[in-house]
Amino acid sequence: MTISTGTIESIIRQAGELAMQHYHNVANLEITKKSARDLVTEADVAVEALLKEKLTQEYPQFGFWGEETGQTDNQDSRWIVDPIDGTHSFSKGQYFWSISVALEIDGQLEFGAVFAPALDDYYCAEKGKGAFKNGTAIHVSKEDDLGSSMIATGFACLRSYLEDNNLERFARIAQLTTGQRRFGSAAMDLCLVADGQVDAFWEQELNLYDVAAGALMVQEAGGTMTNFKGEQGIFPKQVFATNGLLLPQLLPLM
Ligand code: 2AM
Ligand code: CA
Repeated sequence: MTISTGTIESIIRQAGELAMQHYHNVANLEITKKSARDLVTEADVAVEALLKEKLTQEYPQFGFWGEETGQTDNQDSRWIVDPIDGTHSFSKGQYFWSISVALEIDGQLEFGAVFAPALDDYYCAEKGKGAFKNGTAIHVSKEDDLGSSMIATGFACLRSYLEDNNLERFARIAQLTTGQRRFGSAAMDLCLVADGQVDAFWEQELNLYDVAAGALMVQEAGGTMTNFKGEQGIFPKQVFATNGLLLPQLLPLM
């Protein structure tokens, strides 16, 4: 594979600068609703436009799939991009949102980067080469006791039309752990598992662009990516990431 991780990082950091300009002017941000709980801002659109232009200019051999603009023709090898994951947090001026960029070739994730501009944290992973945060190798936690664990989840699915809205599962698991967090950006949540800041994360009803980069991060940091049945792989409708050690204890609770 012929990519330059330095070039990609530079493009993503330019996208981050653009996002930060909007973030610093959040009071005047133009927000539209795709549906009741699904926001899109002018920043999402502008950041995706920048990424699409620069990535396809640099790598014309790869197609592009972005949340805001959809899919180009060539999808056998493609960039999978969420320009802002955690738009709701972004639109409130909070810290936890990220730019998520993955490269998938013939169904295999080869590269993933998640950049959180408000925190200035840049996570990246290459298949078979490990995961890194700001240039330093990262690994999942060594926590093996559910009672001492810190878990994260999200409620993208907390919608009136879903029978399983995650509230019961959250209540069940939260009672058995020491700490629970709900950060609001699935891409970031997966990086936190990869970095050992949380021991596990799950969420339902996501899209591949929310989780592709973060999933590779978890795998390259030594964690597990499964669905709620424990089948290995990336299942955007049932995202379940763990440090591996807690998988047997958490799985029956899912
Ligand atoms: P977003 O900000 O890119 O939409 C919040 O728990 C997580 O759910 C975020 O990663 C958020 O990503 C995602 N999310 C929110 N609405 C969504 C939708 N309609 N489809 C898929 N993911 C969604
Ligand atoms: Ca988004």
